[in-house]
Amino acid sequence: MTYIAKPKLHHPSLEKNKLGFTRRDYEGAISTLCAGCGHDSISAAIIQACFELDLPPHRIAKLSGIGCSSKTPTYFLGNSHGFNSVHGRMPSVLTGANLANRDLVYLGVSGDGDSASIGLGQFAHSLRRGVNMVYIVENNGVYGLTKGQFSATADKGSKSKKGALNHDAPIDLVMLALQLGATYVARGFSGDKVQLVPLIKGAILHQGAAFIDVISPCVAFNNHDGSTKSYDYLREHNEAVNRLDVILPRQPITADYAPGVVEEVVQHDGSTLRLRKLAADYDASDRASATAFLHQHEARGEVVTGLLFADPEPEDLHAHLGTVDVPFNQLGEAELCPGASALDRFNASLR
Ligand SMILES: Cc1ncc(C[n+]2csc(CCOP(=O)(O)OP(=O)(O)O)c2C)c(N)n1
Ligand code: SF4
Ligand SMILES: [Mg+2]
Repeated sequence: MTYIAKPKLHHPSLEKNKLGFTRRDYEGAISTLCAGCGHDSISAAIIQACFELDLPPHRIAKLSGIGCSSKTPTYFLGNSHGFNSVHGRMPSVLTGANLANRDLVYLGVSGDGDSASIGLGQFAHSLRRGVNMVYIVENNGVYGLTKGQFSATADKGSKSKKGALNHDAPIDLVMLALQLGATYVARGFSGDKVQLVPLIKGAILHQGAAFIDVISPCVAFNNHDGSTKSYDYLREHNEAVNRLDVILPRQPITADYAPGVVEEVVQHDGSTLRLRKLAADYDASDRASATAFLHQHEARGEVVTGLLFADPEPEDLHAHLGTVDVPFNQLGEAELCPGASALDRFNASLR
């Protein structure tokens, strides 16, 4: 109920992070989604990840499109910047915001309809251009908000709640993200928060285009027998290839593992992505073999989850364009409007 406000008072013994914030400081309004909707668990995982990373809420910008999934930014990070854009248009709005102010953490939240149907072009170009962001698709295989039509990620042969068969081939957003050049690619399940929170933390620390496909069952329209996006199907077919621990710079690495069991990716900011291997033959540093592995396992009906690919040396759009380091809102008039002679020199350089 949106009209019920959460009480502002905190219990004094609530756990605080390094900034002195509690988890409550990272929450938003009370959710109006259906009870049991996977999307609410993803909101909880985002809150947990931002709390654990000690992120100042005012340094985060959350952007979304249209759909039940795209409504969720109202339910987390109530003290952060937010922009609810048009259906399928979140990536271009996020790209523009990021180019104007590179100092914020950009969190794009979308749905399978928002990103794989109407917004497919925007999804593709934001990843291939290397926009520094965390792009989360809350993937339930249906248009939840408009009452249960098959989306472009619904598996061929899966059944709608009313028994209709989907005849179209599915779009696998993870496979596309790998092909398009995203530098951090993961898949999670809303029912596995222990796996999902570190995947989100790793994506936030990654300084490039990070994409997470989170299978997020829709309890109202796609949680029945015959659906491949239901809680039961996921619990039976979830094939986690690794478990991620995110170790911040200067944080000691405590646990020891036998050689070959752990893969470590040291990122630009000094943080370490420590991958405990569950599938011995999975290599998260190689796009081609990751893609082949996904094809083989998906043909068997398995849903492969975990950190699927990470490039320790990502390059983002600002590097490609050679933009200035300073956000536009901190530039003075002289830098923003350098005068007619600077414009003449620039025009001459293009002739
Ligand atoms: C331009 C435009 N076309 C169509 C719609 C209708 N519409 C609203 S949400 C939606 C699909 C949402 O599906 P998804 O992104 O998967 O989100 P979910 O509700 O499943 O979380 C559609 C088709 C719209 N709002 N705007
Ligand atoms: S209709 Fe589906 S996606 Fe929308 S809130 Fe309900 S369960 Fe979630
Ligand atoms: Mg959907």
